[in-house]
Amino acid sequence: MTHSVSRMPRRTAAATVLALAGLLATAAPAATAAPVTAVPTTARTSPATPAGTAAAPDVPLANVKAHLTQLQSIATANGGNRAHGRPGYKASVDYVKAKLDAAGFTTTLQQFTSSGATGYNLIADWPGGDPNQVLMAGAHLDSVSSGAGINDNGSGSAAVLETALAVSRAGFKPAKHLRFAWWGAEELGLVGSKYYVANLPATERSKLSGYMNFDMIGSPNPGYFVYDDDPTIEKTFKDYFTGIGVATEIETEGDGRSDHAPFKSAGVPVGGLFTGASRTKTAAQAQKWGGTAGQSFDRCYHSSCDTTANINDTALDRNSDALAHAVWTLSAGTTEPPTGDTYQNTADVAIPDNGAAVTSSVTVSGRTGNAPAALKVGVDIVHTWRGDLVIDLLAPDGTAYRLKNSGNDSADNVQETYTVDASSEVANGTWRLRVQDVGPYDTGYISAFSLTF
Ligand code: DTR
Ligand code: CA
Ligand code: ZN
Ligand code: ZN
Repeated sequence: MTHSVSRMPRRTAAATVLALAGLLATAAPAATAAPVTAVPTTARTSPATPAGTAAAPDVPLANVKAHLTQLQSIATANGGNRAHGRPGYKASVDYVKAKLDAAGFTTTLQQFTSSGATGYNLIADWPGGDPNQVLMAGAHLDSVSSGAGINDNGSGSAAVLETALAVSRAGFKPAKHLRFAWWGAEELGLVGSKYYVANLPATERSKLSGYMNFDMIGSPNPGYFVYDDDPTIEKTFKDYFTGIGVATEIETEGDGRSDHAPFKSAGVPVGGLFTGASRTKTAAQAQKWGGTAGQSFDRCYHSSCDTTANINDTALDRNSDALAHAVWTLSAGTTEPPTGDTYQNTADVAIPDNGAAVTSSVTVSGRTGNAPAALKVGVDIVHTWRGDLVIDLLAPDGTAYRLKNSGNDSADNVQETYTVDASSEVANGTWRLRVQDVGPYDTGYISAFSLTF
């Protein structure tokens, strides 16, 4: 949804800030109603990114969680699980496949038999890219029979799905060919992924430039573990987390423990992310990552309590964005002929409840002249009761452009692309997104802020 935003002269800004002392902001010049059109926040090569590659878009946490809600509903409607051979698994496959078909992927259902039941791998190819260089990202979609399997492994499945949908939204044109996969019967012993690799002709297998695995990436007491297999994939993930100020550790629970294993055995470069299962978080890890020492990373591992309540949003968000970063980076692609450059900050910024304003900033450089009359401002905020929030864009000289007033809006999260007439502002400099929570109780954080010129 887009909104045209009018400039708020600075005196009004001051008046409005004073008014913010109360609960409701005075009505700044209201955003003139723009035709509501979906404006995809398309990743663009920004000067900070080496020529020829594109910055990954932010993967909206709300979208990933919406997939988890669907998978939970599927389990609830099908005996409480999404296990191999049970109706809940095939219903999960049908859900994911429908999203991918609608987004322009070429999908394939690969059937196999295990323990007397039919299993399914879902493979989705993004048309284009070098067919002799195939980059894969995958996750097992099945749960154990004792529960819905939302962290294990709805989390990985939903993040891979939303990254694939982000590829489609961006019109991404990677140099390599992208293939995404959702595996069946992982919980029975990596059955689906083993079947896929065993039945891939050697000529096709040799074209795989890498396989990235995502199995449990939203654990409630999370650690940030990176597989220590292929060094290039490992470095890509570690650099991402360093960039957002999050320390990582090498995943040491054993190579054979998830769907990357058959690819590794076949000589394919592998990597992946993991937030931990039944092992216990140490005091040193709790010091580093927060959470609870002496407690499992996921106390509901393989249990009936592995539901949508068994997810840490920050871990899921960070790992989803890291996944997209690795896909964009390792496929060395560019997007559709750019209509502009995007400058993005995906670092999370906590918003104090009913407190002081906070900001997320991007620094624009290397441009000439002023900003455009239709500057696109991408906002991704995770926050319950978004009516508490007042949101402004601050130009490098401090001029404030009101994007959103507070109000009686009980819905959650703000994922919008605003259009701002910034033609009176010099383009280069530090632009800031200013967010203030002016109401009590509900809390949240800035997940991403971007400008597209
Ligand atoms: N085997 C996975 C969970 C798991 C346990 N250790 C690791 C290490 C790396 C990835 C996943 C795992 C499952 O139960 O699905
Ligand atoms: Ca995100
Ligand atoms: Zn499992
Ligand atoms: Zn798993």
